[in-house]
Amino acid sequence: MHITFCCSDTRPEPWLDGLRAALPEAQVSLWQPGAPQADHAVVWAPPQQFIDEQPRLKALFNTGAGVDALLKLRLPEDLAIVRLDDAGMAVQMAEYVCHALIRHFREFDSYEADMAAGQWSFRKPRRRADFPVGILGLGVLGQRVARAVAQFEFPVRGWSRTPKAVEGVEGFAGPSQLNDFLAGTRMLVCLLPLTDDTRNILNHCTLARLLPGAYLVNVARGAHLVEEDLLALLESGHMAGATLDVFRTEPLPAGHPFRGHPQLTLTPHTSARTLREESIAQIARKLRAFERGEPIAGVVDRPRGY
Ligand code: NDP
Ligand code: OXD
Repeated sequence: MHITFCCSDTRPEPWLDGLRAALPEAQVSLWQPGAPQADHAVVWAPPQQFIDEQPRLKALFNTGAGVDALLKLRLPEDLAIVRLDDAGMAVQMAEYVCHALIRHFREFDSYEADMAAGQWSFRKPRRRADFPVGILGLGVLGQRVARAVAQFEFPVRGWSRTPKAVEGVEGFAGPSQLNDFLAGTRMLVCLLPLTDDTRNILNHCTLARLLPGAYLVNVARGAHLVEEDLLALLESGHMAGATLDVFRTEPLPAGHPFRGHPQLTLTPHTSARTLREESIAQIARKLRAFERGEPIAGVVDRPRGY
């Protein structure tokens, strides 16, 4: 069995060493143009040339949860696409989102500014009941985040494509329930995959339906958010602020209006990093099961887009 590795923006050597150790029965090599045909590939955002030159591949194992970069490519119909399920990302996402929500809810940025200005002052404690958290996407990451947020006793609601029963989370599903979901949400978290149905879903119309003084945490994909709509709603006062980890253009260009905006907290697509050891262990397990013809978790439904 031959495995080829093609991950943009990743130092390949530790991955190649890790894959060789986890799959000693396989030949593992770094892809380059003209490389020999492989049976499986471990990839992140490979170029179209890679797909075109590797027609014998049976499966692509993505080193992330989101497969939008892969589904943009022209892919053979029978090529299986397998995403990472959690692999250490869910707890990181829970940390990131709870930190962002609590920082906003407890007004820690204002306290820090006051202290820096030499002041010792108090704000009226806010009521959790006034800050319901709505999570768009109740999948592997969204459910873990919902459970973590619920631990802090915020009211939690979640929206998914199909109905989901998650303890402590008020569930909403499908386009017909989106408005009701938004209308009862003050702090909105986006954990949707990027698909034709979800692109630009964070726009003037949807964000304006949130409770006044709304706060957004986008940890999914930059193309979910219409950036100028967020800026307009911050300006109007309807939105209190946002924490953004993902952007339409990454790295975020110098001079972008988000940079230095006083109501925005920005991070460089780092809310849940791919952890190499956990990911290699999961890929090795799935790859062996796939070779034995057993069902595996995380096979992408291509028409659905995730
Ligand atoms: P999953 O595929 O496990 O979950 C996706 C969720 O979104 C499901 O609940 C699904 O509904 C819901 N959904 C999909 N389409 C729609 C729709 N049209 N309407 C309503 N709900 C919809 O994904 P993960 O939780 O693992 O990851 C989510 C995303 O997070 C990834 O796709 C990726 O883009 C992003 N991500 C970002 C990272 C970062 O560092 N910033 C790191 C890792 C991931 P249903 O349950 O009914 O299928
Ligand atoms: C992912 C990501 O999708 O890192 O896993 O964004």
